[in-house]
Amino acid sequence: MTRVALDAKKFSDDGVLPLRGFLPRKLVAAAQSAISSELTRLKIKANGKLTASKIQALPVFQQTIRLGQMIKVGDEIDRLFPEELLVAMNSLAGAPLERSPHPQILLSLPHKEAWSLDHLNWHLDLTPPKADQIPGVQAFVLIDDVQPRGGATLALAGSHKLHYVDREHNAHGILRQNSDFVSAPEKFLEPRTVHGARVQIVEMSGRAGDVYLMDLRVLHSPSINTRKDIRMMATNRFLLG
Ligand SMILES: O=C(O)CCC(=O)C(=O)O
Repeated sequence: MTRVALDAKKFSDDGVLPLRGFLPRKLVAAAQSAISSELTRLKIKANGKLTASKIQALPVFQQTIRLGQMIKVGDEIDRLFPEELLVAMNSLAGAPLERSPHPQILLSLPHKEAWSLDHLNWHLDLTPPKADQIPGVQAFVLIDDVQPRGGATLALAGSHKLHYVDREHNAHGILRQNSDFVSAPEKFLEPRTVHGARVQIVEMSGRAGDVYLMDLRVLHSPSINTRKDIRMMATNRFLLG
């Protein structure tokens, strides 16, 4: 595993931390190859070309879920979340975390439509705790290079703080009332201050072997893949015991 310096302050401020080149190429290449064989077996890809027009027509979120259900791989995906990663997450969370036994493959096929931040599916995977404490960390692994606008998961960095700035509303409620986030979300590609919290949309793009760690209270969303390659990532959640 590549040794990386953990920027605990950045993780605490943004709720998202990239670990560039964390995973060895060999580990990532094994997962990539297992997924590619499955895409060929399922006839989603033939001779390097995509042939799954029915799946391609599904909305992005459904497409990723459907592909995740169809693809059967061995422990190549489990190995993308090694003990060293857990140690890094424990250190950021300040407490021992427990891994979910079910990592998920996140694939999205190229789309012809233009890249846009409209009508995305911003969500949380759990109810944020009442007290301002990390409930767990989600790890996102890049199995292949993912270019900007290539379908990477999007995170609204800083949104974990929004749950605690207003007694009446959590981050979702606050953003629903923010006319810019509703009508011009692209403004959030640059840092913006909302209720005193600095938030910014972060696209989890990068190179195969990069890992993004995300506080589970951060709003996140799938995005449209406007590149020619399939977006290949995997994720797992690590919860406070
Ligand atoms: O990148 C994606 O497809 C969305 C991932 C996601 O929303 C999740 O893992 O909770």
